[in-house]
Amino acid sequence: SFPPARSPVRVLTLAVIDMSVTPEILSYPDKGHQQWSRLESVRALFCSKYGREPDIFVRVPGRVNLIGEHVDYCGYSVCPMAVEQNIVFAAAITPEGSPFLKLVNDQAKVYPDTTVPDRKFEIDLKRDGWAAYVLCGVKGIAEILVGKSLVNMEIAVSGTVPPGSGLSSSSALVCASLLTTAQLNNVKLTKFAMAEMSASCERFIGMEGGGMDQAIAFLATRGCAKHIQFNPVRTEDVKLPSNAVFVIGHSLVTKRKAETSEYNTRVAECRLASQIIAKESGIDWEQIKKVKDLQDALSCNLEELLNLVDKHLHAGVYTKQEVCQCLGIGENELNEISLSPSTRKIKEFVLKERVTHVVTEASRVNSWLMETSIEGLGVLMTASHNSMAKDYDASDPACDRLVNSFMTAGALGARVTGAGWGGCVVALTTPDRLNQLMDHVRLDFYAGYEGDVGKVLFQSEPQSGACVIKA
Ligand code: ADP
Ligand code: NG1
Ligand code: MG
Repeated sequence: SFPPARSPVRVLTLAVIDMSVTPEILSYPDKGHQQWSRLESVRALFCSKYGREPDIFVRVPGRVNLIGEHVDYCGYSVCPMAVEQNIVFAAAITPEGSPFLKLVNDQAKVYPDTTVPDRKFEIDLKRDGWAAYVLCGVKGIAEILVGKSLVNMEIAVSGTVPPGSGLSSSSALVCASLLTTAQLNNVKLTKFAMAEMSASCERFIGMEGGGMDQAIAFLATRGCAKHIQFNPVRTEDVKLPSNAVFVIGHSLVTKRKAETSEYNTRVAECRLASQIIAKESGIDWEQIKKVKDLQDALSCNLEELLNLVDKHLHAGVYTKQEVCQCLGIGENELNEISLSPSTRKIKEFVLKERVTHVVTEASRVNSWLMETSIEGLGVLMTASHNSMAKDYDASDPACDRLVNSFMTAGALGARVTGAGWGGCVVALTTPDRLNQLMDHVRLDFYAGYEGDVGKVLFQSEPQSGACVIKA
């Protein structure tokens, strides 16, 4: 249901943002600093593989989205924060005549060594695996270097963001690659430019993402979550109640989004739903690409938009043929105007439920930013989960069980985070309840888990964004 309007007491502070800021360049940490041993081990990998010292290090965090799920590609704002888990690159320029790009990973069994012989590469996820994400970032910089070619690079990669888990390991990797390539090629770009560029170039993988992950990767600041708006990317600091504590739990189910079809199917369903409502409302529907385009064209609020969803769409499945009838076009035109190469083969779409999630979720983000009570924040997070599970069909039985485990343990709210279909759940609690909550979930959801529970159930505090570290 539509969240009620709340008293307009903002928890949002407008940060003064300097749009000209480039990513931070840090000195190498002293021995004993918490980052030191990690960097030393990436350095050791680099030196052992390439027989030389790296020129630079780059570090990019993963993120947890607190609320605003599957709305970024619809044009609506989101509230993520950067997490401690990150991707670190050690990198160096190599002389002319060397292969264009060499990659090694500290998990070589899962992510094998890769050599890309020359600059004229194609990105093919099936063929290149993890290296395809790195190539996305490289291609992003190659495209803006006019009349100049990229230097040859050797890179060693280490990642602690659990992959396929909704904490955005993929974007941390793409952003680290873009920043490394920019730095080694002496290309100066602002954090905002890098956020936008990485969002575009991660699409070379084939996922039609919205830009949240790359924006928080570059624009995060230590100690606060961010409210991120799009087109163009803008951020504001979100000031949360001082007793808000976020706990992340992994459902133990992973989902590799670029290798599966659900994500892009949702992007297509939201677009088709918007176009049908636009047509029914007598506006130029071909111009409408996102739900937010529809709202802007209609100059209506989210509640009015939801009424139009109810009026013009039916529940359940639409065949492709029915969508064509609704829009008054043939299948070829639909493919051309509304669908992408990866979504043209889909034969059935769910429209009303999907766009209902998007509109109510966009509204929950607004309510969350206005909410002053920590209990109210929790209620909105759980409502977000229910909408993800029911209307968006983007949860998983394991995620639902983990949400229930957190709620039974006394969490104020809990929800699947990131794209979903597995991955992580984020729960809201307070310092006085934290230990009891962790104990309960450890004994309940993770009973019988044989790995290190500390790696799959942990508290999370907002970290800073992407940076370069001098070697
Ligand atoms: P998420 O972004 O939620 O973690 P995705 O399915 O979008 O999940 O991306 C996961 C993919 O990112 C992995 O299949 C792998 O190709 C790549 N990846 C993640 N972490 C690493 C890493 N440490 N090293 C190499 N590749 C990685
Ligand atoms: P994850 O779960 O990290 O793959 C994806 C998208 C986001 C956003 C969320 C759902 C990419 C790179 N990431 O994140 O843009 O749509 O799902 O809110 O496409
Ligand atoms: Mg991802």
